[in-house]
Amino acid sequence: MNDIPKHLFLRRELEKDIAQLPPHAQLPTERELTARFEVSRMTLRQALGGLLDDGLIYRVGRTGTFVAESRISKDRSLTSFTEDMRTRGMVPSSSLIDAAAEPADDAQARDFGLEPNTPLARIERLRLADGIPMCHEVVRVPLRLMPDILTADLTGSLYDLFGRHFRIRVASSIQRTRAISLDRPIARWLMVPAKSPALQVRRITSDTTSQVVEIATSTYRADRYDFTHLIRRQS
Ligand code: 16G
Repeated sequence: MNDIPKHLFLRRELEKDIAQLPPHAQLPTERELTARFEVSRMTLRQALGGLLDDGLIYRVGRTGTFVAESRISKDRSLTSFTEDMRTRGMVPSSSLIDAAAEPADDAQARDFGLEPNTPLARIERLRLADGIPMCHEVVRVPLRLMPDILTADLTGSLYDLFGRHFRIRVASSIQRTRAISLDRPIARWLMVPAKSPALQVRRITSDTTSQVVEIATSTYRADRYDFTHLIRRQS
Protein backbone atom coordinates (compact mmCIF):
# COMPACT_ATOMS: atom_id res chain seq x y z
CA MET A 1 0.00 0.00 0.00
CA ASN A 2 3.07 2.22 0.46
CA ASP A 3 3.80 3.50 -2.99
CA ILE A 4 0.45 3.49 -4.71
CA PRO A 5 -2.23 6.10 -4.04
CA LYS A 6 -4.73 5.03 -1.41
CA HIS A 7 -7.72 5.17 -3.70
CA LEU A 8 -6.02 2.86 -6.24
CA PHE A 9 -5.22 0.40 -3.51
CA LEU A 10 -8.82 0.56 -2.33
CA ARG A 11 -10.07 0.18 -5.87
CA ARG A 12 -8.14 -3.06 -6.20
CA GLU A 13 -9.51 -4.33 -2.91
CA LEU A 14 -13.04 -3.46 -3.97
CA GLU A 15 -12.51 -5.14 -7.32
CA LYS A 16 -11.63 -8.35 -5.51
CA ASP A 17 -14.81 -8.08 -3.43
CA ILE A 18 -16.93 -7.37 -6.47
CA ALA A 19 -15.52 -10.41 -8.26
CA GLN A 20 -17.10 -12.55 -5.52
CA LEU A 21 -20.55 -10.98 -5.86
CA PRO A 22 -23.31 -11.84 -8.33
CA PRO A 23 -24.50 -9.21 -10.83
CA HIS A 24 -26.86 -6.64 -9.30
CA ALA A 25 -25.78 -7.40 -5.74
CA GLN A 26 -25.83 -4.25 -3.66
CA LEU A 27 -22.56 -2.95 -2.29
CA PRO A 28 -22.32 -1.92 1.35
CA THR A 29 -23.05 1.74 2.05
CA GLU A 30 -20.35 4.41 1.88
CA ARG A 31 -20.37 4.61 5.65
CA GLU A 32 -19.78 0.86 6.00
CA LEU A 33 -17.02 0.87 3.41
CA THR A 34 -15.15 3.84 4.86
CA ALA A 35 -15.28 2.19 8.30
CA ARG A 36 -14.19 -1.19 7.01
CA PHE A 37 -11.24 0.06 4.98
CA GLU A 38 -10.40 2.94 7.32
CA VAL A 39 -10.34 5.49 4.52
CA SER A 40 -11.85 8.91 4.06
CA ARG A 41 -15.07 9.41 2.17
CA MET A 42 -13.11 11.20 -0.53
CA THR A 43 -10.75 8.25 -1.05
CA LEU A 44 -13.72 5.93 -1.21
CA ARG A 45 -15.46 8.12 -3.77
CA GLN A 46 -12.36 8.23 -5.93
CA ALA A 47 -12.11 4.45 -5.83
CA LEU A 48 -15.80 3.98 -6.59
CA GLY A 49 -15.53 6.54 -9.40
CA GLY A 50 -12.86 4.40 -11.03
CA LEU A 51 -15.00 1.29 -10.73
CA LEU A 52 -17.95 3.16 -12.22
CA ASP A 53 -15.80 4.27 -15.13
CA ASP A 54 -14.66 0.70 -15.63
CA GLY A 55 -18.28 -0.43 -15.79
CA LEU A 56 -17.84 -2.76 -12.83
CA ILE A 57 -20.56 -1.13 -10.78
CA TYR A 58 -23.56 1.12 -11.35
CA ARG A 59 -25.52 3.50 -9.19
CA VAL A 60 -29.24 3.81 -8.80
CA GLY A 61 -30.07 7.32 -7.59
CA ARG A 62 -29.77 7.43 -3.83
CA THR A 63 -30.71 3.76 -3.48
CA GLY A 64 -27.18 2.49 -3.68
CA THR A 65 -24.39 1.01 -5.73
CA PHE A 66 -24.64 -2.35 -7.44
CA VAL A 67 -22.45 -4.87 -9.22
CA ALA A 68 -22.75 -4.46 -12.99
CA GLU A 69 -24.06 -7.26 -15.18
CA SER A 70 -21.04 -7.72 -17.38
CA ARG A 71 -17.79 -7.31 -15.58
CA ILE A 72 -15.78 -7.53 -18.76
CA SER A 73 -17.04 -4.35 -20.30
CA LYS A 74 -15.52 -2.67 -23.29
CA ASP A 75 -14.28 0.21 -21.17
CA ARG A 76 -12.35 -2.16 -19.07
CA SER A 77 -10.27 -3.52 -21.87
CA LEU A 78 -9.92 -0.19 -23.63
CA THR A 79 -6.42 0.41 -22.41
CA SER A 80 -3.71 2.76 -23.55
CA PHE A 81 -0.26 1.66 -24.58
CA THR A 82 1.06 3.06 -21.31
CA GLU A 83 -1.39 0.99 -19.26
CA ASP A 84 -0.80 -2.07 -21.41
CA MET A 85 2.92 -2.04 -20.85
CA ARG A 86 2.64 -1.31 -17.14
CA THR A 87 0.29 -4.28 -16.76
CA ARG A 88 2.98 -6.40 -18.37
CA GLY A 89 5.50 -5.09 -15.86
CA MET A 90 7.39 -3.02 -18.40
CA VAL A 91 8.29 0.65 -18.45
CA PRO A 92 6.66 2.50 -21.36
CA SER A 93 8.21 5.42 -23.20
CA SER A 94 7.72 7.10 -26.55
CA SER A 95 9.61 9.05 -29.09
CA LEU A 96 7.86 11.46 -31.34
CA ILE A 97 8.54 10.84 -35.02
CA ASP A 98 6.26 13.51 -36.47
CA ALA A 99 3.34 15.70 -35.50
CA ALA A 100 1.56 17.80 -38.10
CA ALA A 101 -1.83 19.06 -39.21
CA GLU A 102 -3.35 17.46 -42.32
CA PRO A 103 -6.77 17.39 -43.97
CA ALA A 104 -8.98 14.32 -43.48
CA ASP A 105 -9.22 12.11 -46.55
CA ASP A 106 -12.62 10.70 -47.47
CA ALA A 107 -12.27 7.51 -45.41
CA GLN A 108 -11.03 9.34 -42.33
CA ALA A 109 -13.77 11.96 -42.66
CA ARG A 110 -16.35 9.18 -42.85
CA ASP A 111 -14.95 7.43 -39.78
CA PHE A 112 -14.89 10.66 -37.79
CA GLY A 113 -18.32 11.72 -39.11
CA LEU A 114 -16.78 14.94 -40.44
CA GLU A 115 -16.57 16.68 -43.80
CA PRO A 116 -13.64 15.66 -46.05
CA ASN A 117 -10.64 17.98 -45.63
CA THR A 118 -11.50 18.78 -42.00
CA PRO A 119 -8.17 19.49 -40.26
CA LEU A 120 -6.75 16.61 -38.26
CA ALA A 121 -3.64 16.31 -36.12
CA ARG A 122 -1.50 13.39 -37.24
CA ILE A 123 0.82 12.12 -34.52
CA GLU A 124 3.37 9.49 -35.38
CA ARG A 125 5.29 7.91 -32.51
CA LEU A 126 7.52 5.03 -31.69
CA ARG A 127 6.37 3.31 -28.52
CA LEU A 128 8.97 1.53 -26.46
CA ALA A 129 8.83 -0.92 -23.60
CA ASP A 130 11.85 -1.12 -21.31
CA GLY A 131 13.61 1.01 -23.92
CA ILE A 132 13.04 -1.45 -26.77
CA PRO A 133 10.83 -0.55 -29.76
CA MET A 134 7.50 -2.33 -29.42
CA CYS A 135 5.03 -0.46 -31.57
CA HIS A 136 4.85 2.12 -34.32
CA GLU A 137 1.76 4.23 -33.96
CA VAL A 138 -0.08 6.81 -36.02
CA VAL A 139 -2.90 8.58 -34.23
CA ARG A 140 -5.25 11.10 -35.84
CA VAL A 141 -7.54 13.37 -33.89
CA PRO A 142 -9.78 16.23 -35.05
CA LEU A 143 -8.04 19.55 -34.39
CA ARG A 144 -11.40 21.13 -33.63
CA LEU A 145 -11.65 18.91 -30.52
CA MET A 146 -8.02 19.31 -29.47
CA PRO A 147 -6.88 22.64 -30.93
CA ASP A 148 -3.38 22.96 -29.49
CA ILE A 149 -2.49 19.28 -29.30
CA LEU A 150 0.38 19.66 -31.75
CA THR A 151 2.24 21.95 -29.38
CA ALA A 152 1.66 19.75 -26.31
CA ASP A 153 4.20 17.28 -24.97
CA LEU A 154 3.44 14.20 -27.03
CA THR A 155 5.96 11.88 -25.48
CA GLY A 156 3.71 10.75 -22.61
CA SER A 157 0.31 9.10 -22.55
CA LEU A 158 -2.05 10.56 -25.15
CA TYR A 159 -5.11 9.28 -23.32
CA ASP A 160 -3.94 11.13 -20.23
CA LEU A 161 -3.48 14.25 -22.31
CA PHE A 162 -6.97 13.87 -23.85
CA GLY A 163 -8.43 13.76 -20.34
CA ARG A 164 -6.28 16.31 -18.58
CA HIS A 165 -6.01 18.92 -21.26
CA PHE A 166 -9.14 18.51 -23.34
CA ARG A 167 -11.55 16.84 -20.91
CA ILE A 168 -12.06 14.07 -23.44
CA ARG A 169 -12.56 10.66 -21.92
CA VAL A 170 -12.22 7.68 -24.19
CA ALA A 171 -15.05 5.20 -23.68
CA SER A 172 -15.15 2.62 -26.47
CA SER A 173 -13.29 1.52 -29.54
CA ILE A 174 -13.88 -0.54 -32.58
CA GLN A 175 -10.69 -2.40 -33.18
CA ARG A 176 -9.51 -4.57 -36.04
CA THR A 177 -6.35 -6.64 -35.88
CA ARG A 178 -4.55 -8.17 -38.81
CA ALA A 179 -1.26 -9.86 -39.45
CA ILE A 180 1.05 -8.00 -41.80
CA SER A 181 4.55 -8.17 -43.11
CA LEU A 182 6.45 -4.97 -42.31
CA ASP A 183 7.41 -2.51 -44.95
CA ARG A 184 10.89 -1.09 -44.79
CA PRO A 185 10.25 2.28 -43.06
CA ILE A 186 8.25 0.84 -40.17
CA ALA A 187 10.61 -2.16 -39.88
CA ARG A 188 13.43 0.30 -39.50
CA TRP A 189 11.67 2.12 -36.66
CA LEU A 190 10.93 -1.18 -34.96
CA MET A 191 14.53 -2.30 -35.50
CA VAL A 192 13.65 -5.56 -37.22
CA PRO A 193 14.36 -6.74 -40.77
CA ALA A 194 11.94 -5.62 -43.51
CA LYS A 195 9.14 -8.14 -44.12
CA SER A 196 9.20 -9.28 -40.47
CA PRO A 197 5.75 -10.27 -39.23
CA ALA A 198 3.76 -7.74 -37.24
CA LEU A 199 0.32 -7.26 -35.75
CA GLN A 200 -1.45 -4.20 -37.00
CA VAL A 201 -4.34 -2.86 -35.00
CA ARG A 202 -6.66 -0.16 -36.22
CA ARG A 203 -8.68 1.52 -33.56
CA ILE A 204 -11.57 3.95 -33.91
CA THR A 205 -12.21 5.41 -30.50
CA SER A 206 -15.25 7.28 -29.21
CA ASP A 207 -15.55 9.33 -26.07
CA THR A 208 -18.20 9.31 -23.36
CA THR A 209 -20.47 11.41 -25.59
CA SER A 210 -20.13 8.89 -28.45
CA GLN A 211 -18.21 11.20 -30.75
CA VAL A 212 -15.25 9.67 -32.55
CA VAL A 213 -12.12 11.24 -31.10
CA GLU A 214 -9.31 9.12 -32.46
CA ILE A 215 -8.34 6.92 -35.36
CA ALA A 216 -5.15 5.03 -34.65
CA THR A 217 -3.03 2.49 -36.42
CA SER A 218 -0.66 0.63 -34.11
CA THR A 219 1.86 -1.78 -35.57
CA TYR A 220 3.36 -4.16 -33.04
CA ARG A 221 6.42 -6.32 -33.40
CA ALA A 222 5.08 -9.87 -33.56
CA ASP A 223 8.09 -11.22 -31.70
CA ARG A 224 7.45 -8.98 -28.71
CA TYR A 225 3.71 -8.60 -28.47
CA ASP A 226 0.54 -10.62 -28.24
CA PHE A 227 -3.02 -9.81 -27.25
CA THR A 228 -4.45 -11.57 -24.26
CA HIS A 229 -8.17 -11.33 -23.61
CA LEU A 230 -10.38 -12.72 -20.94
CA ILE A 231 -13.51 -13.85 -22.73
CA ARG A 232 -16.62 -15.36 -21.27
CA ARG A 233 -19.24 -17.64 -22.70
CA GLN A 234 -22.67 -15.99 -22.66
CA SER A 235 -24.90 -17.92 -20.28
C1 16G B 1 -2.80 2.32 -27.89
C2 16G B 1 -3.95 2.49 -28.84
C3 16G B 1 -3.98 3.86 -29.45
C4 16G B 1 -3.92 4.92 -28.37
C5 16G B 1 -2.77 4.68 -27.44
C6 16G B 1 -2.80 5.61 -26.27
C7 16G B 1 -4.21 0.25 -29.71
C8 16G B 1 -4.20 -0.63 -30.87
N1 16G B 1 -3.91 1.52 -29.91
O1 16G B 1 -1.59 2.34 -28.59
O2 16G B 1 -5.19 3.99 -30.15
O3 16G B 1 -3.79 6.20 -28.93
O4 16G B 1 -2.83 3.35 -26.93
O5 16G B 1 -1.73 5.26 -25.44
O6 16G B 1 -4.49 -0.19 -28.62
P1 16G B 1 -1.03 6.30 -24.49
O7 16G B 1 -2.10 6.90 -23.66
O8 16G B 1 -0.04 5.51 -23.76
O9 16G B 1 -0.40 7.33 -25.40
